[in-house]
Amino acid sequence: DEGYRLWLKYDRITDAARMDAYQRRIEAFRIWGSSPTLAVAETELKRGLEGLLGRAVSAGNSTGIDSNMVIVGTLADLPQRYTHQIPRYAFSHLGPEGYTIREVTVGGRSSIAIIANEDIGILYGVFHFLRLLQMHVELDGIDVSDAPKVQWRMLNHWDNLNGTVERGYAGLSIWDWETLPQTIQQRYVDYARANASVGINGVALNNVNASPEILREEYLSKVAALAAVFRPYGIRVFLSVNFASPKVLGGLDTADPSDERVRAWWQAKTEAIYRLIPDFGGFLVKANSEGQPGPQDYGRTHAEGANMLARALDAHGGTLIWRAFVYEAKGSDRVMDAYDEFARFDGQFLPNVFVQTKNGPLDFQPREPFAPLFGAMPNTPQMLEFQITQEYLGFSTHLVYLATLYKEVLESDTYVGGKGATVAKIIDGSQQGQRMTGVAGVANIGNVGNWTYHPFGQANWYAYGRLAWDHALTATEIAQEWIRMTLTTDEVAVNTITEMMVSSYEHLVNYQTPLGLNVLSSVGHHYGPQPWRRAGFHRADTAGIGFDRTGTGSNAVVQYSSVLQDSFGNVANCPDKFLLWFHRLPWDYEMASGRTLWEELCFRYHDGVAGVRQLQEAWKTVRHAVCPETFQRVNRLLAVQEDEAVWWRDACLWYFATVAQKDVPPQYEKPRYTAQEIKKREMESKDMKHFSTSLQLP
Ligand code: BDP
Repeated sequence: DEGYRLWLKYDRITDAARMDAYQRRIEAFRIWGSSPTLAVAETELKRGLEGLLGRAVSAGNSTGIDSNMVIVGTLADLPQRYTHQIPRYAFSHLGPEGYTIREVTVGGRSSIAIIANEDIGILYGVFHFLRLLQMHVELDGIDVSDAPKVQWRMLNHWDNLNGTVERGYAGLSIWDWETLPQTIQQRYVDYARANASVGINGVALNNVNASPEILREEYLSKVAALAAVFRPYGIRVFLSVNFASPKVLGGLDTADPSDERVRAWWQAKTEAIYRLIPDFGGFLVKANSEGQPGPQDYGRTHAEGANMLARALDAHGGTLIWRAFVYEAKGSDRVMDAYDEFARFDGQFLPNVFVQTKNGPLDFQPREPFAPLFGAMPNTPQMLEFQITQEYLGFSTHLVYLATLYKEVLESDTYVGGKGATVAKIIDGSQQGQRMTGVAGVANIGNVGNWTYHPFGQANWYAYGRLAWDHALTATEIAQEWIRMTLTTDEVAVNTITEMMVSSYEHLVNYQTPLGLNVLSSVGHHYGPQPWRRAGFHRADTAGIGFDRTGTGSNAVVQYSSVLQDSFGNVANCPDKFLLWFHRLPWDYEMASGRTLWEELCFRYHDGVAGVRQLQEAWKTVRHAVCPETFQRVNRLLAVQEDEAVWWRDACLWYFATVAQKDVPPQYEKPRYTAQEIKKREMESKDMKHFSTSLQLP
């Protein structure tokens, strides 16, 4: 099993008691109504039931006996006899995408009904129902209702038109632009199924460092073909666009948003897109950031640039997503730039504009405090952007379960307008009343057989989707769902693997960037350690280490609410995990643990390595419970991870020891790598740049 089927395996249930109970409960199913979405729901339900129950399950019921059926349909399509007992208000809460799964009794005979307001709710309900079966949940008395907390749940691909993937570590792009639109690969369909199964409803197909080419007619017909595949699955297509497109493609001498010809060009282009793709989602734009063109090239603001595109889209019901990831490389404090640039435009964007903000103020580091822009734009819908691809978290080689990171961000209290104003509540609109809401994740998938290269990378795709749908889920429960659906239902193994996953994030932070450190990674490709070239981020010298973001330093801390200024900005109150993010401290600074700062760093780096060894030990114990190929692959990847954790530890401690003129305390194991070897490896890892194309599955 190479892992292609993801968490939608639907293998025959092996637990005899469970199987017996399910087989008795589910004799047939019937779907009322018809539409492309209901058709894929039916196919999925049949496939899932037949796989799990290990026998044919008939669709429809000619006998008319309502017993031990799965009844599926919208409130409008289903016969009254199934729905009249359910109060109508139960449905108003479900919105267009929600559903209810419950036992219904007709004439004393019991069945299970999946009911929604709209067809797409049915599809989501079917996936939920199949998930329950995959997890062996008891069906008697079932009564589940669910609806997404956030309106747009997006996957952003950083895929280039030449097939490479920026920061992609799972092979090449899954979009085969060459053979589109003629060839529709099965993979596109399975991609849509996987996304729909976790509720993802929007995808941006191409890199934010966007080639203008994507807007050529030739490409738009390819995009339209993909949109047609995704449509039944409730997924709308977005495109990343290059702000200079009117110049490059339109032959204009400017892309100035206030120029009539530029506006007209975008309008016409947008119309052409909607002619091909009537439900086109909209544009995603990276402007005036890392060399990309933008409105500032013409002395216009981000708001002016965004609104020009938003107007063109609005005529067709489209949405504009404008990224806040901007920074000036002028040597000041880069983490302040997005806030400084964008907070002042609050209220100036048209209603169909999202400002898309990365989870932290810097750049997808292993750990950052939440971006202070969350909460600071009460009149602007903000789309939170996570990275699923592990650019700074071990690529696709390290086992790092990202739900822990996502939850930490979502649960961070901004204290804007009082206690309890978490990032999640800003994003879902419940705190500040935004009506348009959204979350985006930078995809970690490619064209390798198992989609993500590391088998546990699939869990990050899954967990991202589940949290985008419902940010109140816990990292633990999502891990358990994924494990049961993907790896094993053996209770002991499920618990062991859950513990592995939930602890994994902290291990990586410890062996790479503990105590609020960040960007210690290699310049360029961001893989191995290179702290000697990252002094601008860690500021280590003989006196101490850390970035002073308090009043004596950059004062970035003032971008947070006053409660957080007191905690982040005050060394005595600052959580250890953000200590060196906000403070510059002497090496002998005494930590709450009783260790000095230097000793604490040594402790953390070794602890991170120890954590990976625990993962290795734990994985060995589940050998009997998971498929042999997956077992071996993870086993080998964990060995690489252990070695690279040691590499990170040895490199960082060697470098900091040299700068601090300190020794690693004698109780710790000796380094595996000498300074010379570390430098040599740094040179070799230059090849990592081509990681995504040189992959050999171990
Ligand atoms: C950085 C990546 C770069 C992206 C950029 C972005 O290194 O490849 O283009 O983010 O988000 O983290 O635009």
